[in-house]
Amino acid sequence: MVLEKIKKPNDIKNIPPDEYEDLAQEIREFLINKISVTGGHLGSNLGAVELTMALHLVAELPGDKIVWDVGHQSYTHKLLTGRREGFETLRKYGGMSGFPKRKESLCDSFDTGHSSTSISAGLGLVKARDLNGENNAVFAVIGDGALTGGMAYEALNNAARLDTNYVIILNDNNMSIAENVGGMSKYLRKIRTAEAYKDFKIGLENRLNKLRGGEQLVDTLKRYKSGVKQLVVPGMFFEDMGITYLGPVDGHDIKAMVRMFREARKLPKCVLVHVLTKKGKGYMPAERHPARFHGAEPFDIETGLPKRNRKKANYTDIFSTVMTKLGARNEKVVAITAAMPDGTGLKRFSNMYPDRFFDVGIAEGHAVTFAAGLAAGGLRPIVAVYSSFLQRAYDQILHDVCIQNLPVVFAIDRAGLVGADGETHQGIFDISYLSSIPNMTIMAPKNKWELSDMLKFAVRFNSPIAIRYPRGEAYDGLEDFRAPVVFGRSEVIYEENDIALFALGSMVREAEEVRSDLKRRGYPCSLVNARFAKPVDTEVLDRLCGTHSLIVTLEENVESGGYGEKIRDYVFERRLSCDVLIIALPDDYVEHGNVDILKEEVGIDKDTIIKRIITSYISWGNKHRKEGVFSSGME
Ligand SMILES: Cc1ncc(C[n+]2csc(CCOP(=O)(O)OP(=O)(O)O)c2C)c(N)n1
Repeated sequence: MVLEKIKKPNDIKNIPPDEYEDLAQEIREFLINKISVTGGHLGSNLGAVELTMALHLVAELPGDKIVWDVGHQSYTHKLLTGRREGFETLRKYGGMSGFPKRKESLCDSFDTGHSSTSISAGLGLVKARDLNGENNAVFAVIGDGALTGGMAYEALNNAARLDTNYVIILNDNNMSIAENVGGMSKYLRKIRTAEAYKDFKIGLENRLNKLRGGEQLVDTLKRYKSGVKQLVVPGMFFEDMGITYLGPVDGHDIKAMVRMFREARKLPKCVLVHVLTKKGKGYMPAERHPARFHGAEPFDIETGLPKRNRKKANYTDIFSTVMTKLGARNEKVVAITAAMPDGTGLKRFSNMYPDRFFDVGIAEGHAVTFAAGLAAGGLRPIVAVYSSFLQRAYDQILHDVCIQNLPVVFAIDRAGLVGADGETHQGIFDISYLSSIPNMTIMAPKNKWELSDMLKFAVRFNSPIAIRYPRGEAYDGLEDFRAPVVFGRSEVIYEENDIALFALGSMVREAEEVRSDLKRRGYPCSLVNARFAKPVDTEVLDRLCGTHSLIVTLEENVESGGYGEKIRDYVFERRLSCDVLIIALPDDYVEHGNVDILKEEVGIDKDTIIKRIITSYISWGNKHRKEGVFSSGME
């Protein structure tokens, strides 16, 4: 095994070139074997095996810096830097992350997870290098999908001014998660096809030859390095900006890439090397179904089919179905995704109403302002987006949607803990960042029927409105509780006295179990389905504070700026005579791992919730007994 010879960074340099092919093959087999068990990003990694090997042959780590965009394609990098054992625990709690992490290795120079950041971060490392008087290389690797994100252009614009070396590697596999979109993608596609270049060159030569003295011009141009080829060569977009373009080069030809990376490293300016790769390379199911194998569930290697048979619909499925109905009922309904047609469930809508569907690329900020424009033009835009990616669009939500009070619907998927993708992907801040914005309404459904009802409510609503729902299986309990959705109103599911659980969205299910347990232990307990995180239902709060001594709020969001804080502030300001216990996530980042384990870790699992409620309830009783205001039988 060649792979076994690699135990630490730079070991690849001791591998003889005639073993490179074997090494690439072994890496592919290793990745397929491991990811088929743990799940993870397969297609992008298989495509980047040789690219990563070539980079590691050129770079001296950890001195030289490699910045991976998104970071989902960094598995070979992890292998080549001595983290083979880590794959046993890939994406598991306490195990190796699926993304680059500075705390994991000195060879990970920048943490990533969200798209289109690598050129900016790499440029920062270049400037730091220069100011510190150092001489290390900096390589930023970015995909063609990530190049649809605006930040990448802001960074290119800035990098073009450099007069020291900075190497950007464009890993072009002609795919985002789904098909890549837009003008840049079209431009890159043209470059990929050598024929287009040849045709253009011949066409230009013919045209020049027809001019008086044209033959001479063609000869002269051919003699110079920056001749005809440079005039018509692909990459002029970058060249014209002031960035040297090299390529395209075959991203599965290690020697060719090594040569080109070495050349690129020598130039005292910003250089972009255009590398052509194949997503899923070497594993037929992944080559055939790149979207499915982008982020794969554990799968059977023979068939490529997922090992787990999903029986129940998830929230994305419900959203998908309701969207097709809304599209049929109302022709003003339009849908927008930022490069996630499959992940957000908009694929069916896009097939049925292609004119009313927009994939804008990995451009969440643009997606939101674009939606604002659509709304200002009289349409009903629904932006379907993951909670953590919407973080990017805070200003667009505030400045372009909410100040003008435009009726944009935000369908926020993956709200709450998402699990294996970790810190960068947990959707635990949206209530906080959205509820600080005036004119914004935020809802969260308790079960699959309520998601449907809320979506129908939202498209009729005349202001900005967000519906947040979690990753995974849609709850199909509490079917009988289906009171109409009314603005700002919660739904009282069980009403007793003493303890009242105010649960939001995914936490209603948890709260229902908590309540059953508390009742078994003899505690009277009410359950309120909050429905609205903003505005909170103060009417129910006023009423229940008269009959309850402890209000418990439950949410899958950080405490700071969350639903519970709003309830506590209201109770405090009104001097209502009940205590408030907030069950929320701590104000911190949550790493990768199984969601059930993470819930225990952050204290929002059933057992911890019950313990905390009982402790609060008893201490509240003792406090008030001392003050002589407490009368109901507590213990
Ligand atoms: C801000 C943001 N939006 C969406 C995503 C989800 N996402 C992860 S990878 C990816 C596609 C990236 O395509 P590309 O850069 O071409 O890399 P490839 O996987 O094709 O190698 C998307 C949309 C993300 N990581 N960050």
